[in-house]
Amino acid sequence: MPVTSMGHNWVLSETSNLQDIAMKGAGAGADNDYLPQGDDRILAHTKLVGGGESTTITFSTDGLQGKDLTYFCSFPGHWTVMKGKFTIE
Ligand SMILES: [Cu+2]
Repeated sequence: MPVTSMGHNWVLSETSNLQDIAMKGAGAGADNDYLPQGDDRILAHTKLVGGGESTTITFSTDGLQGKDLTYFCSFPGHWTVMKGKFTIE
C-alpha cells in the first residue's frame, strides 16, 4: 500500500514511553511521520515508508545499554502489535 494509506516506520524509545509517544504521534499526522515533534523521548526513528520502499537508520547507542527499550511503528494503531524488544549487547 502507498505510504499515504498505510505507512510504516521504525521508532525506538524506552518501553515506558512507548504508548504516550504513539498516542501523541497519531495526532501529529502523516506530515510529521506520526511522531510528536521535538519529543526527546524518541531515541531514534526513520521516516514513514510505504509498500516496496525501504529506509535505513544510523544512531548512537551511547547511554542506552541496560535500558528497557522497545522499537515500534508509530502509524496509528500499529504500535499495539508492530513492536519488539530492543537489546544492546
Ligand atoms: Cu506500521
